[in-house]
Amino acid sequence: MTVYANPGTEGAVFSYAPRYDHFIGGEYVPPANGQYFENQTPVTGAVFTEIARGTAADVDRAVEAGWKAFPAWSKTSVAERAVILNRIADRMEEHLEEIAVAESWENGKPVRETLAADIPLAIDHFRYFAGAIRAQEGGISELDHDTVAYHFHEPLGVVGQIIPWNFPILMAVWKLAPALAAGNCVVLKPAEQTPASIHLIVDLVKDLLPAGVLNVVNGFGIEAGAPLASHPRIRKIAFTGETTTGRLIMQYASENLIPVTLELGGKSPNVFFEDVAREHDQYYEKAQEGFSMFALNQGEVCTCPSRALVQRSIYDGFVGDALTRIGKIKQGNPLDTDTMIGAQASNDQLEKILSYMDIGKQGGAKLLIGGERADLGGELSGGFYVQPTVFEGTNDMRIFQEEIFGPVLALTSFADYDEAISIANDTLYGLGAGVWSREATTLYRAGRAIEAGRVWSNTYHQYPAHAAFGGYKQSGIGRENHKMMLDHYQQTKNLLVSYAEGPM
Ligand code: TXE
Repeated sequence: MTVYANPGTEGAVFSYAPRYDHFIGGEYVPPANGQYFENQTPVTGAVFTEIARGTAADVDRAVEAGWKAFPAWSKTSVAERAVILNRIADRMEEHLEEIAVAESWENGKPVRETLAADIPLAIDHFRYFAGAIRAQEGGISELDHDTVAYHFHEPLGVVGQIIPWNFPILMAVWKLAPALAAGNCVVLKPAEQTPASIHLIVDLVKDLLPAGVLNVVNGFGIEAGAPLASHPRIRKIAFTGETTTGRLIMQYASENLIPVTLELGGKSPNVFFEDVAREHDQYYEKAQEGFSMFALNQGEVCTCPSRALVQRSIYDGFVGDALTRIGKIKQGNPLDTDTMIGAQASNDQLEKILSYMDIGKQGGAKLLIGGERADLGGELSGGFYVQPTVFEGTNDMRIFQEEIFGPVLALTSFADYDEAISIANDTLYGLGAGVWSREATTLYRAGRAIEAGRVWSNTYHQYPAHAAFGGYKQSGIGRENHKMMLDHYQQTKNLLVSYAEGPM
């Protein structure tokens, strides 16, 4: 077990700067209005740095810097761009520990996850798109013997990217890697709750990218995000966040008729068929683990399996075993490598979760475990901790229909396959789902029947770079990950050429 020291204290692997400006045109630039806001750690509630408070003037400047860099960057050979992405990945890998601690300190998530998953996945993402862009080919159609249509992939130009706070670095890299690989320049706005760890990455890799290729404007949604999404000179906006904000982003984008990709909310069903409990073997243990995945990342995951559906014939035994397991989840200091569940990312999020616990209780759901704020004592008393919580109820309740974004599970039962699918699809959302069965046919049929962009079968919460990720229904538009992502950052140039010497 290792307990990392708080950043900036004795023995810490790194310290944050006391203040972070915007990063525009290859340099740190103070905000046009001179204002800063405080950044608080959810681990203890302490303020640890301050951040430039961006406005439209800063966004203008960043977009300008992006266009200045675009002609050269877009013409850089794919081989060269791939080398740069690989160097970024190498640099991040060399600093894995400090990035992981930074991410945990700023977001509240356990360091054992940032060390083993968040940051390694981000590193791999750069490597994947370095490879994908090298392997991409255009196409030629022969129209007749002397006439051909060439199809080239061309970058869009300067693109905007708006990032959430639940996986600050990974969500930024999901958007950055394909955009940069494809030859675009970027203006990125981190979430106001978690901008500092993104600046740590910028600081580490800034010498590897030409000035203006990557620009970061900090600030709040309305003050900095809206001017970015509605800027007449950006050619695309990519967003991850709440579904209601996603609607606004589409409205802004419609003014300039630019494409959007949206990764929005979810209320993902996790379905356990009766054959799961046929034996109490290794597979059963795996399914039990799958059930407790709602608490991973404190439930702050858009694909959080926040609705569990268990077949009635195995309900009591399976749920009983699961509750025993949930009671053993170790909650504690996110910088302790033994900790399995840390702090919620912000006080606002903590309040939202606590209010949904009241909604659950008042709405007639039965509380099976948890249900309170967790007071971990000492310096953690000021942090934002919530007990892993399970409510039993029915799918029409608000806690089954609305995204809570916390370690709160809404649990119900079903009689048979048809009822399972009907409950699973009774939601506005369609981002993720889990299906658990020993029968390949059940997995296949349920996987195809559930209206979600990603259905995990006999697993959950895996996010490899080469599997497409995105939402059905109100969970989003477009995909992230996978080489198909390049399509969202490129446009097709068709060059139709006649080599004939005679008349047309
Ligand atoms: O999200 P917002 P919030 C869900 C989750 C959470 C809820 C609220 O349920 O409890 O959303 O979180 C920027 N124009 N998810 O309020 O507001 C904002 O600055 C342009 C799900 O933080 O959507 C931040 O950078 N930008 C989710 C980003 O949008 C705007 C991840 C996300 O903030 C803007 C996060 C505007 N008008 C929250 N308003 C997921 N799907 O993973 C805000 N922003």
